[in-house]
Amino acid sequence: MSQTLTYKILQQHLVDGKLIPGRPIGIRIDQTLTQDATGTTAFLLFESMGMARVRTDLSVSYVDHNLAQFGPENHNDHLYLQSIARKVGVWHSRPGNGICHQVHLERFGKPAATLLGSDSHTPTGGGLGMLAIGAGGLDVASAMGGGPFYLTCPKVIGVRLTGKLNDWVTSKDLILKLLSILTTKGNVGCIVEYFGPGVHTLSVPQRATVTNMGAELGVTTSVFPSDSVTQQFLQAQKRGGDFQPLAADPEAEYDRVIEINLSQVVPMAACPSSPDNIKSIEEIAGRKIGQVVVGSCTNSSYTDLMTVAEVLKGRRIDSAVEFAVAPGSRQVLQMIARSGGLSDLIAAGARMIESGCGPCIGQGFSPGDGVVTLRTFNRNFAGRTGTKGDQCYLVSPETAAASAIMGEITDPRNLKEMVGIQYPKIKIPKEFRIDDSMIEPPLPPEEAAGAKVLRGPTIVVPESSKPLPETLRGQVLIKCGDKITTDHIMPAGAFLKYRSNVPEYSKYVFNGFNEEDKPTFAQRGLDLKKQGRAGIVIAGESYGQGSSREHAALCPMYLGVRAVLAKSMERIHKANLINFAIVPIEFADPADYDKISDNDQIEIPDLTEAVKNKEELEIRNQSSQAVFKGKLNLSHRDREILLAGGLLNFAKKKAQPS
Ligand code: MIC
Ligand code: SF4
Repeated sequence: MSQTLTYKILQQHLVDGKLIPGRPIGIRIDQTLTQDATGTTAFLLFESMGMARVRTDLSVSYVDHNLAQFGPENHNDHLYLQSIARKVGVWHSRPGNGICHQVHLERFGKPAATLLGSDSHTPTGGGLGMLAIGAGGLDVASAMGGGPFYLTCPKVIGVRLTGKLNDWVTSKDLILKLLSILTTKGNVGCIVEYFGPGVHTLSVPQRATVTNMGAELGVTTSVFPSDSVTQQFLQAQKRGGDFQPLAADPEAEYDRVIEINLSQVVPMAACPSSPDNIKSIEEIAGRKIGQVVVGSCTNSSYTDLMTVAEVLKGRRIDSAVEFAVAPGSRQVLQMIARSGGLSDLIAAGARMIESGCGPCIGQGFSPGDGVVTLRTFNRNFAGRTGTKGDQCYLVSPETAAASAIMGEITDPRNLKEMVGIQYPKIKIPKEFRIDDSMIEPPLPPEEAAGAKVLRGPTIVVPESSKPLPETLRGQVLIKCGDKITTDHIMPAGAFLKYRSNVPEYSKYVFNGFNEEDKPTFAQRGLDLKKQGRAGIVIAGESYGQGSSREHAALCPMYLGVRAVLAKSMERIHKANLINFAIVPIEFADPADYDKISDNDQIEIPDLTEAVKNKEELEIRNQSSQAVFKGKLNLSHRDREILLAGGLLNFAKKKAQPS
């Protein structure tokens, strides 16, 4: 039978279940990646599982998020991650070496392999034809230990590309176009697969921009075929041996097909404050800007940065604009330095940031009040820049460079007419500069046993989750609306440094919703917990969009949250809730959302019984006397995990001889 490329990879890695869309399946994971902001917890949990060595083909631990080092927390994390990686058989990419997704693409990604990463932008690897999926740290820890990864067997959305991108139009504009079609909602359980004659016109970094930002669609992942373009990229990275061709069968059927003619794509922007608030640059051109930042795992490759450098060569950025550049990796930085691009950027007025996530996760460069900021990133959720009420637009590097020169949002296609700038055609180099000296290999097993793990005092082992109560009695701690992101639940930015200390980090759960002079979400949660009552979160559509950070489940768990009741939930966050024994419940009738208010007293009778084997449960609002139904959209394994009191307890139980 004809197969999609997605199903070919799934088939080769299937270890549990049947490839029927909508059914739960378990797949073997070849590679894992972790980054420092999720990695410390992932490794602490890996240790709690009693694992001595990883059992994957390759696991890499990156340090790229927490690089600012205000106070000892970040460096303590780096030292812990370096020492635990050596010991348990994991490669360690040191701080300064680059953003996990960019470095993984350059040095490790492989067509046809599976990659599980504790970061939602792990699908970047799909640009190389791998099935690369983001997950919570606990799921990645379990995969590092050789366990299968469980997911819903996906529907496959085929995106058929024809034509070729015009000058000044980029693959960022392509993914923004797709976001305008599919939006960030309603795509849970799908994988996007690209095919058609237009695929061949896109380079690997261009493809990776698309699969990276595909995360914003809420799909499981996105994947491109592996073809001669892939082969050339791997050869240029001196990894030609990792190549294997891969494509869907010609007759493969997709659940839905979207046709995009690349020659009709135009420069686009995601406007404040959602990646799917898409407008063409033409529509918003002329808006004055005060800041431009080029970087992030979406758009900081060698070609991206050289294009920006060429546009700016011999020019200066507008005096009203603050302009910053963060290269995606040390390889990119070294290459733009050697080719002269770095010098052109500096001469134009760029402020260079080290290779890492930086401003993308609110680590510096927060815009001033009312300042419009243009970024080549993938997310512009409200406040993510670190400024309340921020005005953040997501654009291509070409649009960013043009706008930085002109001081206002500018369609790069007009640059020639406006200031005589020709389109710089930057080609993928024949050879990338290979220097893996900042990627440390693990110790051989015989030396590893005695190796010391460095645990600074800011690294605190997280509290374990508890079994479910027979009947849940609790109170609504917050009622929020649609599209609540994990940035809303567990803000990063200034609080990111507390990632390895759950009691401390928990103080900031739903921080943006706290009101002055009133007890915070955290205080109210802990009060209820002391009384032996549960906290409950009420939400609208697409609860838990965005990142994979399991702290958005782990910290609420620490504060006593035992159930989330939402109209719908996103994949990674829902899995994280289950892993930490918080019951994800959907309104059987979304209209019942209106029957609950903040602070209402809620009872869910026979919760344990329902989790065992029922599709629905009863929810009693004791404050308003309303009684209605909630849906449990759970696999058999999800139910077992919840009943065991979370994934860690479940894994321990399974390891015990019965
Ligand atoms: C993000 O882009 O939001 C992050 C920061 O990379 C997160 C991971 C985290 O919160 O540490 C993600 O995308 O999963
Ligand atoms: Fe880092 Fe931003 Fe990419 Fe997340 S989206 S991995 S914060 S660069």
